[in-house]
Amino acid sequence: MRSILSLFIILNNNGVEASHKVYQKFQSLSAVKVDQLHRTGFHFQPPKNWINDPNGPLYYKGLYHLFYQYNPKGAVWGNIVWAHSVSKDLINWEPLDPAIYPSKPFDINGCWSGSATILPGNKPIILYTGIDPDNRQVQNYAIPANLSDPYLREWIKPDDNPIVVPTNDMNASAFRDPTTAWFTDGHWQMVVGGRRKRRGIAHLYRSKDFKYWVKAKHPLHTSQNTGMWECPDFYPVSMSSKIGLDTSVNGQNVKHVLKVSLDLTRYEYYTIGTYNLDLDRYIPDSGLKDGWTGLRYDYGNFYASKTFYDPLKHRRILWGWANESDAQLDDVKKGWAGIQTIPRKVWLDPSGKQLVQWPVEELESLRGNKVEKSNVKLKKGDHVEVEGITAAQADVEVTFSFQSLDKAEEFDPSWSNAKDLCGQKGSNVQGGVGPFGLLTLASQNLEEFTPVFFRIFKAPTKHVVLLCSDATSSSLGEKLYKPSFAGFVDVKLDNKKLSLRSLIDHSVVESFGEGGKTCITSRVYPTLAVLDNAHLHLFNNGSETITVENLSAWSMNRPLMN
Ligand SMILES: *[C@@H]1O[C@H](CO)[C@@H](O)[C@H](O)[C@H]1NC(C)=O
Ligand SMILES: *[C@@H]1O[C@H](CO)[C@@H](O)[C@H](O)[C@H]1NC(C)=O
Ligand SMILES: *[C@@H]1O[C@H](CO)[C@@H](O)[C@H](O)[C@H]1NC(C)=O
Ligand SMILES: *[C@@H]1O[C@H](CO)[C@@H](O)[C@H](O)[C@H]1NC(C)=O
Ligand SMILES: *[C@H]1O[C@@H](CO)[C@H](O)[C@@H](O)[C@@H]1NC(C)=O
Repeated sequence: MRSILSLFIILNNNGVEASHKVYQKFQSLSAVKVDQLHRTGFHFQPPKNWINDPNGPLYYKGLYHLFYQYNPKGAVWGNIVWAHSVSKDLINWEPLDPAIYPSKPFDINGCWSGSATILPGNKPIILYTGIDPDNRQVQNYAIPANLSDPYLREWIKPDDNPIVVPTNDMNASAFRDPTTAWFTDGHWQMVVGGRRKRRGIAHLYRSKDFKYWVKAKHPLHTSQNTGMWECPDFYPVSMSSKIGLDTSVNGQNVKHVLKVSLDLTRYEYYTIGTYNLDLDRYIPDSGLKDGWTGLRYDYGNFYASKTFYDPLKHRRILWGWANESDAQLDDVKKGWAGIQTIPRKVWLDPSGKQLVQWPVEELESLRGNKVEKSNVKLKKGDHVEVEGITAAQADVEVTFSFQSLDKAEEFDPSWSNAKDLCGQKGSNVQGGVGPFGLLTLASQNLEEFTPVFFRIFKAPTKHVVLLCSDATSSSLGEKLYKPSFAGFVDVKLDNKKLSLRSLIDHSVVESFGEGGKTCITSRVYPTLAVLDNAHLHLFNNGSETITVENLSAWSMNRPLMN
């Protein structure tokens, strides 16, 4: 009893900084037994313990490498090292020993997030944040000990580290997460996240030899009132194709993306803009907003993401961390916390106004038993079960259509926050056109379910499409975070169709609306809708009849997972 009481005291005393909560008592409490009930089947995770940010993803000599922040000793944040896994296909993963761990003065108090760059001659190099003896955040580099080893098992941290330290005018506790470097104007350039008071900053550095770095006169970009910018990511996208570009590419047919993870909200935001070499600045396109009124990769549990260029298949791939939505005490009990979302290909939408994301094609190799449906009519209040697949571990693609938008509900212009709107108008609030979609992880009698659904509103000059992934009824369990995650979908509706894909994996539902224009990841912990007792339904709760044009759903197999 006493230990439980003191646990709550610790948990309620998180301090100001959200990012690195320290639960001293639990961070080295090794898992006695790993609870398998809610573990994912095909998402990236180690056999046990805490994970957070994906780090330094890269492709080298036939292998994809993923490093990630990992606590080797427990299921809450602490003792962080760069764990390391490799894969031939981004789906089956083989674990290796940690690549980077505290061992030298410049990282003795921590080896935090960073990125990889491939130098000419196919030489990978990692930049990461080390915590030094004064608890300053400094930037270090590490290089492979043996370039002949495609596994890159051993990394050396040379003694001329750190290579970048906070200057006196900077807050040394808010200076971290170096990006992949890009080469321009005869120099390597990279960005480190930071802040000054409430202004978020992408500090810009430049080097000829990757060792001696000079701070540029002004940052690459900053924005007032956004707080600390963690895990910045800066990369080019093609304006005319889905092909990914190496991070150093710039020019006529190229836009740039700047993504930051806001410590204040614990969500990520990006803008699309121009990297102006004359001004040495990144300038977001007009109309695009920095900060929490801006665009997001994912409107759910998705943070500290990082992209890399895959030279094998000429694509840019996005990794993101999905944290748990249960309590820390649950994590300690279950012996694990955190997953990486399925790697996604990312490219610029032809409109130029947003990015589009789609699970890497390799995921389809896990598809097993398939069921199909077509031309299913759903009247208001209907739900139809999709039988014949393992509904707790599945991949579902569906296209819905409707005859008319006349019944769409009026859109109140004050509804600027999709999440609040989804909270007000859940799947049980009947509407005009929608809510319609999937009921994932549903129990037999619908005591539990996580609906992923569209709802269409009529605004004065256009229609507004909302995509919700609502955890409100996801579990009978208590002390869980059950948010009504949602995002708007920028789509014309000329063909009166909407498509949805959901990757359902025991405690995660990762959804891609309209071909990946709006993505939402929810972490949920059903008590009844588990394993073979989970069900999948189609539903409609709007007065306009909805047609399921076609649906394909697959049971998903398990890959080799660490
Ligand atoms: C480097 O890696 C290659 C390939 O794995 C291996 O054959 C060689 O023995 C390694 N060299 C050293 C010095 O460990
Ligand atoms: C420096 O940053 C840390 C972490 O964000 C914060 O707790 C502290 O108040 C900051 N110090 C100043 C002087 O702004
Ligand atoms: C549809 O709406 C009715 C009435 O509110 C509700 O009882 C039912 O649970 C809703 N269906 C879903 C899937 O939420
Ligand atoms: C459903 O049909 C659309 C064309 O209307 C097609 O683009 C899509 O691939 C089909 N989806 C499935 C899951 O079969
Ligand atoms: C994930 O967990 C939920 C519930 O505890 C918090 O509300 C989020 O802030 C947290 N997200 C991140 C990125 O840490």
